[in-house]
Amino acid sequence: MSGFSIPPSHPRYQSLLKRERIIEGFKKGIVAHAGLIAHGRGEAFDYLIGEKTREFGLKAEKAAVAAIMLAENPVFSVNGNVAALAVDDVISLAEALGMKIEVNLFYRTEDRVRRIADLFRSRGVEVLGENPDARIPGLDHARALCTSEGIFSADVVLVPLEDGDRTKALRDMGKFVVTVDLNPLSRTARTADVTVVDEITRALRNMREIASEMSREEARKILDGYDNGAVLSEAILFIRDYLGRIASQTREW
Ligand code: PTJ
Repeated sequence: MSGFSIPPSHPRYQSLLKRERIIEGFKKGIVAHAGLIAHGRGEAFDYLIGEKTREFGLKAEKAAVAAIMLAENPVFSVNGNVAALAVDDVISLAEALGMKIEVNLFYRTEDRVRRIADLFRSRGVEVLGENPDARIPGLDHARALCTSEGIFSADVVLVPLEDGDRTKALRDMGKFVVTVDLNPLSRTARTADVTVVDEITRALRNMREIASEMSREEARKILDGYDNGAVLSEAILFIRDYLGRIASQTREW
C-alpha cells in the first residue's frame, strides 16, 4: 500500500481501498499514467448511481453471463486498471465460465504486459498476450496486437474499462462485445452489445454469483429478451431521477 492506512470504519472505505489499489498498481508498473485519470472518472460516475449495483446493472450482468456461457471461445481482455483492481475476481469469473484471459492494453508497452502477466502467474494462472501473433483490423499501432488463440478467434470478448475504438473494431470483426463501464455516455458503452453500467469489482462478483446459478436454457432466454439500448437508457434516466431526488433534499436543508 502507499503507506496510508485506511480505517475500515471510514464511510468511504471501499472507494479509498480501490484508489489505493490503483496507486499501488501504478507504482508497480501495472497501471498506465492515464489509468489514474480513468479511475477518477469512474469514481465520479459511481457517485451518480450511489456507488451501488442498480437494476440496470444487474440486468446487463445477467445478459453478460448468458452471452459468455453460450460462447464457444469467450475471452476476458484485461488491461492495467482491471488487473490492479480485480485480478482475483477476473480469475474466479474466467474459471467459472471457461474463459481465456488475454492482456490487451490501450497504452501497450511490453514491460507492462509482462508485469500484468506476472501478476496472474503469481496466482498460478497463465494468460495470453505476451506473444501476440495477430492484429485487430482497423486499429493503429500496438493497440491492435492480440493472439490468434485468444481475442482474434474469440466469439465473445469481455472488455471492461475500454475505449470506443477497440470496441468498434472488435464488433466490426463480428464479435459479441461485453463491456463494464460506469459511464453510460462513453463511446464504448454505446458501441458494445452488452454494457454493464456498474463498478468493475462489484460487477465481476455479481457475475460470478449469477454464473453459478444460471442454466444454459435460462441463458438463451435472457439473451433473446435483452435490449442494450433500453438498459442504457434506464441507466441514464436513473441518474437523472437520482440527482433530482438529491436536488430536492438539498433544497430542504
Ligand atoms: O491499461 P491500458 O493501457 O489498457 O489503459 C487502460 C485505460 C483505462 C487507461 C484506457 O482503457 C482508457 O483510457 O480508458 P478510458 O477511455 O478512460 O475509459 C475507461 C472507462 O472506464 C471510463 O468511461 C470510466 O468511467 C470507466 N471506469 C473507470 N474506472 C471504472 C470504470 N468503470 C467501471 N469500474 C471502474 N472501476
